[in-house]
Amino acid sequence: MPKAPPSTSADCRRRAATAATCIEPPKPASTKKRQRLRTPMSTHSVEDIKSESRRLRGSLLDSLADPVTGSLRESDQTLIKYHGSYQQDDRDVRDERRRQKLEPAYQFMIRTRTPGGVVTPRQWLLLDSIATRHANHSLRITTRQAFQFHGVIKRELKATMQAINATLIDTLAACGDVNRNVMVAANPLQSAVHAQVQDWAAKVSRHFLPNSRAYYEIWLDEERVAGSGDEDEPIYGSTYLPRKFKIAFAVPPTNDVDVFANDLGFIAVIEHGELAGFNVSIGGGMGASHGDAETYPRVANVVGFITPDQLIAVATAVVTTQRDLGNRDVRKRARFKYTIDDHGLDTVVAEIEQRAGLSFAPARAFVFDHNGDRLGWVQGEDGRWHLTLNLSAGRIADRPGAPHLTGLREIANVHRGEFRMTGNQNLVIAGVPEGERKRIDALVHAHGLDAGLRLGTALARAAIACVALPTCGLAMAEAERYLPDFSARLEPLLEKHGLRDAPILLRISGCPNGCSRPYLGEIALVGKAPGRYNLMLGADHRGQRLNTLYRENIAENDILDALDPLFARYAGERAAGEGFGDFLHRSGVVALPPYPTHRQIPLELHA
Ligand code: SRM
Ligand code: SF4
Repeated sequence: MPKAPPSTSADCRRRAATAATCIEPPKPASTKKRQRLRTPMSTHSVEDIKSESRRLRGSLLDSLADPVTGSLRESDQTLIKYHGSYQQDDRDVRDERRRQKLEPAYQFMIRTRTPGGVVTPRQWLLLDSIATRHANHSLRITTRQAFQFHGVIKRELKATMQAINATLIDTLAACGDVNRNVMVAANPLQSAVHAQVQDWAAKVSRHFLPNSRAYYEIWLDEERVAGSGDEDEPIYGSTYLPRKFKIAFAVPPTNDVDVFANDLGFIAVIEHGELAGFNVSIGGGMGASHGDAETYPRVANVVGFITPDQLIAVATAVVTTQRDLGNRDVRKRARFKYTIDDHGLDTVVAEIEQRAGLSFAPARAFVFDHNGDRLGWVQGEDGRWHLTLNLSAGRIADRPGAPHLTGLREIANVHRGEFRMTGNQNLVIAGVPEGERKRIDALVHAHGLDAGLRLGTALARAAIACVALPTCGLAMAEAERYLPDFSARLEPLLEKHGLRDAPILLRISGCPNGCSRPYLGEIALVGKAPGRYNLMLGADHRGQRLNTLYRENIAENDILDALDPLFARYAGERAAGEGFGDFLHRSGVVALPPYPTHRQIPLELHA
């Protein structure tokens, strides 16, 4: 498939005679202006660091070899993200170490690139041993179907990266201003179409990998060859993308990937049991900053239908459009959603069509019925079974009475199918033959892995929470560690109103960046300060409507007081099958949020 050429100002002028849609990319900021936009701490803008990095090498080797500190040099802290790792410090001990005049307890998070979250039992066993040997004895399933290891110290980094790569999983481009882990509707073994969609996602993930050998030289001791540091980077160029970029594939009627929260989405269109193509959505994103109206979450727009053979050309056209038109001066406004809002949807769509050399066909009808996971056993078309387990916030560890890490190790020892991570932080033991179900069930039960299926409320079983404290440097409040407590506090309220089994969607994020996609929660807590949250209400449970701020900066008791009467009204006044968020809208408790470009997905597509 030919790659779309970079579109520069000169290209634009050349094409202007024929292409009415050509857009002049915004002029790069002068060095002086860029200096102003730098944070006081930084000596280099991110754009400078990228372009001077010799294709993501920087001085990472020197930083790693420095025995004096557990930290990397500042510019290398930016570059290591492209290798799938973040420098962090343990925030639980930050103040104490400051008092003791020690440097922060530096440690690294490592994130895998696992398109669609697929892992074999053998890989599982190796990842488990890495978590135990090099990290903090836990595996963390992320909201984008990847694994994160936390607590890896600098001198263990290289060995950990090598061990991960030895599993035939890599971490390349899991973070940074590039395309991130590609999400796919979980349970691809459920039907032949799911499996086809998974293949497309893997192709797209490979297509957008950076072309640099830096990763292999730094972590895997690949020998440097002539041209190393100067590789051709046909899609990204030397400054990569203005910001992170996210792609997801959904298979209706399930929107378990929250496709409209992604920069680029592909919604499978299945006709007569075959994959006819994809509806394309662009411009989704969750990140926002408190008190900054220039930033906001946004659900993507569905812009048309394509056939599978057009997919790579369209994806490349979208990514290069963002590369050339995205805002490189203000990182907070650099996501594709803002590029679309700044240039106009029609203009951006025309640019994509021009670059891809096609016109989108009208979008085809589709229906999403929910954006959660179906927990428990389901049977696939081929007769094999898939068990989706709910593990609180995706954290897999051995805890008293809940030896989940051990249990899954034992399952991996006997399981012959696959493991699949879901975008809702759940885990699918996939591809189990009928005759093996009993054995898996016994191991699940023996290690308390079924607690998340049996106990608590339906709300608790569907809830997700971002990592937040103690590792996330941006967290303003607890999330993952608060989820079990908050769910337990809600339980008596839900019980009181007969809503124990109501599938209300709760999401908690420790800050407004929105890593648990909180703005798509029917109820969401967004961290403001320790113990204090913005209470957001009213998303649907299909991932198509954003919620709205209901109460700002409140503590737990006020959150419960705010929810109690709303649960009472919902219990008494809801229509049959009506979701909590839909009820809050119908009854006028909340309205659509006031973001400048908030759009709902056009209703006619849901006929
Ligand atoms: Fe995220 C930054 C964790 C999914 C929006 N995210 C971070 C960092 C790396 C904090 C930082 O920059 O220092 C967090 C590391 C925490 C830690 O200790 O592990 C972090 N994000 C996560 C994960 C692990 C949350 C989870 O609980 O699972 C998810 C990893 C996904 C993956 O495997 O790739 C994760 N982050 C998301 C999502 C959800 C999604 O992609 O579906 C979003 C919202 C969607 C979006 O991108 O718009 C998200 N993360 C952000 C943002 C806001 C971006 C923006 O547009 O403003 C930041 C902050 C930033 O980039 O500056 C951020
Ligand atoms: Fe950290 Fe905020 Fe993301 Fe939570 S939402 S992981 S607190 S950046």
